Amino acid sequence: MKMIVAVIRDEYAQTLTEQLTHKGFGATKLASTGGFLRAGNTTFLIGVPAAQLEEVMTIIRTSCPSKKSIKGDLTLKEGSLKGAAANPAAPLPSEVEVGGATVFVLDVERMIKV
Ligand code: 2BA
Repeated sequence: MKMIVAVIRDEYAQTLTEQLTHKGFGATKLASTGGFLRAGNTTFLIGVPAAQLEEVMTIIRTSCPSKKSIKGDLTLKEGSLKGAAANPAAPLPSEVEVGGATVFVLDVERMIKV
């Protein structure tokens, strides 16, 4: 069994929930915040038999296309950049490419429902 931890953009959460539910996959949705942009995103926990991992990855890929995001508040971004402290003259990015999903796949020893 695998545990998929997928950090996605908020706007894709409903589509992903619908697609997973439609295909019979269980998921838990958590409200989360990106450490860099400090904007809200959504984290899915999806427990899945190893044999169905690629099926779920395909659902995530199609439900969460990559998109650009522009950060308006450079003050917050500056505070979050470690390099800025070491080199205040370094230019800050005004636009970053935010992926549709950042996915971690973990081995699950056991899944128990009591
Ligand atoms: P954020 O941390 O808000 O990052 C948003 C986007 O900002 C990132 O998109 C990346 O393009 C850019 N970025 C992040 N850190 C940066 C840095 N130090 N310098 C320059 N640009 C930086 P994604 O990579 O697609 O990540 C989207 C979200 O996925 C992240 O939101 C975070 O919530 C999560 N994430 C990404 N990598 C992670 C990791 N290694 N561990 C845990 N969560 C992660």
